[in-house]
Amino acid sequence: MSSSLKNLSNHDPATIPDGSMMKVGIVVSEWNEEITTKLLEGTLNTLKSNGVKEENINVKTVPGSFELPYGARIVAEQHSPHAVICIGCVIRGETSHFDYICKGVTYGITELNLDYDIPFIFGVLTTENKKQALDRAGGKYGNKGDEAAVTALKMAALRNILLQ
Ligand code: DLZ
Repeated sequence: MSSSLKNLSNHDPATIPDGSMMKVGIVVSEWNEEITTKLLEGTLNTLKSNGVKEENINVKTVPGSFELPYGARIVAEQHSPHAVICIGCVIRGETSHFDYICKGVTYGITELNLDYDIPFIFGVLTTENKKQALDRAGGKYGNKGDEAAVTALKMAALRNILLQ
């Protein structure tokens, strides 16, 4: 695989909106927990380093990535956040289950973005193997959790600008 791949943790700080007034919901999948814990860590660190207050971050867990859209809907309805970040990791196995879960979670999160007035962020790794996942969960390609946090702040700010 090319080493010119983007590092998921590299962002120009000047382009990241201040999160001090933002409420963020996070839904994290328990499946592939070793990876999703690292993704969650990256997400929380990046949100906090950009001003989001601990008390304005609400984290809920779901069993697997397939359940992320439902969990995200519940978080959106119960906590009224400015954005919801969905964190999961789907690793290809021997059967076609991988494809069905990837399609389900992608479609589900897309639907939420169209149906609700807040952004739902796709912090889901879909990889061929565990090594590729580790490389993107704080490894050589950075942390997808950082990327998800930055995207949440940008999309929440965009929504607020558009509503002004
Ligand atoms: C069943 C399953 C499999 C095989 N693989 C994964 C995976 O790699 N990543 C993930 O997040 N979840 C996986 N799951 C669980 C499904 O997402 C879901 O929780 C179950 O099918 C129950 O609906």
